[in-house]
Amino acid sequence: MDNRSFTANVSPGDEATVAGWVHEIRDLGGIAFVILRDRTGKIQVKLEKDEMDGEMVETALGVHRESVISVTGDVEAEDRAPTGVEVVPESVEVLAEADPELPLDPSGKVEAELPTRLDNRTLDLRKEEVKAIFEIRSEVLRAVREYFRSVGCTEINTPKIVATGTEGGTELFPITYFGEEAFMNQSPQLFKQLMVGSGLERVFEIGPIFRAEEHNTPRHLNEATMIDFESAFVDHHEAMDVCEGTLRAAYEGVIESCEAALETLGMAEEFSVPQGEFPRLTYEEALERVNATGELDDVLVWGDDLSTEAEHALGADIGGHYFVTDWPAEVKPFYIQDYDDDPEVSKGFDLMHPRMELVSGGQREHRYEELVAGFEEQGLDPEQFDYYTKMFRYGMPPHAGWAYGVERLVMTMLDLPNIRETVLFPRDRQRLSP
Ligand code: AMO
Repeated sequence: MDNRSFTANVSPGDEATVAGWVHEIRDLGGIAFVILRDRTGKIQVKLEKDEMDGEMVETALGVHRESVISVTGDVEAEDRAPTGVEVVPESVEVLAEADPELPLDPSGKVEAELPTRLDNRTLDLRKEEVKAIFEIRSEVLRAVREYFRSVGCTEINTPKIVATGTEGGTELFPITYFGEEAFMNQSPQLFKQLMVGSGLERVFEIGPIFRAEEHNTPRHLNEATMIDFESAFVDHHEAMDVCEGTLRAAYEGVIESCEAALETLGMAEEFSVPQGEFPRLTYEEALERVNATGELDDVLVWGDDLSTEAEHALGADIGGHYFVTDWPAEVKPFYIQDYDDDPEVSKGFDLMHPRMELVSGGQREHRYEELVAGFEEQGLDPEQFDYYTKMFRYGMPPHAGWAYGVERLVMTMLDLPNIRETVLFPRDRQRLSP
């Protein structure tokens, strides 16, 4: 189909071949219209029954909606056509017939429930507003990659089949690896840290992570995509600077490149890059502030995690993105460094959107003895992590990093009600196919 033109690119005076899906057929008697849709938009094809080849008219009007056709003809100006132009066909070819009954209506006139949409994602993605989400997701990833390069990172890819977990043992998916027990990776954490001790120093990865979470919530998935960053010779505050930069780059990219998609989602007016430096509250300050809102049933005390309710109360109070820093050491993983002068407090941080957590990160423990002691404190066997800890004896620089969940970034950016809207084929408790 070398000679195919996109519907958005043809103009009056052209002779063109357009190809796509039959969006709608309007038969008005002597005259009929086929609305043809491709990835750039829609175009009207005019069929004058008495003046055109009967067989061609029959072919065009005989197909069911959502069939794939190719139309060759002259493009003419027509004020009454939805896009101001129409094709007057010389030939119409049916490339793929669609069944008369479809499991969902891609024109969106009949709404479908989320499970039906996800079961038939191919058809669902023919809807402009669904496609727009994935165009934006694609741009977010492009902009983030470019930003990482601009701050001197190398993109890496680390194993997804691993021997040990890092983020808590209960959330692992076990698999059999040539007769041995192995797991799907929960996070590139240990591998990215090993890379800061390599000649690469400053790295990022965008890849899948797997978590056997029991939660079936609008913001948890069992397979997600993570944006991971790790850099030698930075502390947690510098890592937060890069984190903030990444978020802004993502929003800026979307503003620059996704005007039409934002328009389709009805967000073109309100969408803006989060401004100003994000407040950095210590965990203690966050507790005080959330308790002061009076929104919680129970007063939070040192050591409590921020519940969803607390996150919402704090988010509403602050009204934008913010960091929570200096978490209690006991709620953060073994690889996070604690303050030497206050070992109850860690250098871990989270980046929060008013609706939910987007990022976790921190300054890492790079000193061998302290790292091994941290394993033991968390009831983990350092022997099992020998491949990791060993490298801390051969020159591991101070380092820090973090990870975003891509889906939560897109979900909060577009104010979507459910994280599944941001994944082509979500994996959750109920869903393993498609
Ligand atoms: P954490 O476990 O907090 O940290 O994950 C980082 C971010 O990933 C996203 N995320 C998820 N999104 C959807 N469904 C899930 N089940 C899910 N789990 C996590 C969230 C979360 O903030 N290794 C550390 C990061 C680091 O310190 O560099 C880690 O994995 O947006």
